Amino acid sequence: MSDRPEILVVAPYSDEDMEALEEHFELRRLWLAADREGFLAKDCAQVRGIATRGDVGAPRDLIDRLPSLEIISCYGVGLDAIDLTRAGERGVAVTNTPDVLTDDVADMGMALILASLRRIVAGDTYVRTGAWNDGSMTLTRGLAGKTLGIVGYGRVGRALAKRAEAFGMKIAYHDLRALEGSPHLFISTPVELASISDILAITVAGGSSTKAMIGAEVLDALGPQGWLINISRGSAVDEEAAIAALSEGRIAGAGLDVFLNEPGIDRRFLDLPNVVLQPHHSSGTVETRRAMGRLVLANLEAHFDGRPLPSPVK
Ligand code: 8YV
Repeated sequence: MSDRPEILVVAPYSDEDMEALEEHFELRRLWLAADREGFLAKDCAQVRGIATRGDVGAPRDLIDRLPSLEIISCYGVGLDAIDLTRAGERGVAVTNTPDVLTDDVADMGMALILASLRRIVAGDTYVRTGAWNDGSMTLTRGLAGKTLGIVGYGRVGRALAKRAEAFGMKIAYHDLRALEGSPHLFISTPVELASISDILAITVAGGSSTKAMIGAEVLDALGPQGWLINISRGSAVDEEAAIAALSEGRIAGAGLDVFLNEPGIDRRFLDLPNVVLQPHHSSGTVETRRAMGRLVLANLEAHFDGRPLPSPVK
């Protein structure tokens, strides 16, 4: 019997991260359990930590099955899949991986803006299929001078603003309140922001407070010359309304990294030629994922060594 703390790993990490965790902890691998309930009841009574990911989180029923739980360490910044209320009631610490992923997520926002307006994917197909031999591709849209509306002016929203400025774009944003000292225009509602934006980028946190905040009214305010970019959570967009607006040409197009029901997304997205799709991969670079893995481990180690947590959720 090892005296190393037992950690429940909810879903797999990279081999490198699994090895690093294994060096320090006794791992229980939930995703490999054929009988989840039996495994939790029989093998997890001594589990003191959960190592999870932003997409799978730690729901109430999981927290409640672990009587010895002390800490949840999340690989990702988004906390919407973790029951923070239950964790708080149980006195369980929660950590996530902010900052280390900001640049890559903002880069993906920029990549989706470029891919959407410059029609990068369609251009690639144009060359591969030989359509080019029959004439030039239709013209695309430029970024300079366009207004980017950012819904959610947190770390990622501000990093996206910085990048878009370098492309000559004008920036406006919506958040709960104006950020003091920001050079950008604060707009008090998403509808109003959409009405002045050529591109509306969603960078809010997920969860009940932002659920379906981008609905038909916002999309109609964005209008037929407007693009929607989502690098936050699928839940922030009313997908029925988005699919209707995209298929009826009530917005010009969309660049989407996140969806409801990932990875089994609504198949109607696949038939929309004006949408660029990504597999929830904004933080998916070798560099960032490595930094996220290290931070997951650093938080667990700090907790069990009795040191301050590097990135606690306040
Ligand atoms: C990850 C994320 O893709 O940070 C988040 O909230 O959604 C992403 O960085 C995810 O946590 C990996 O599963």
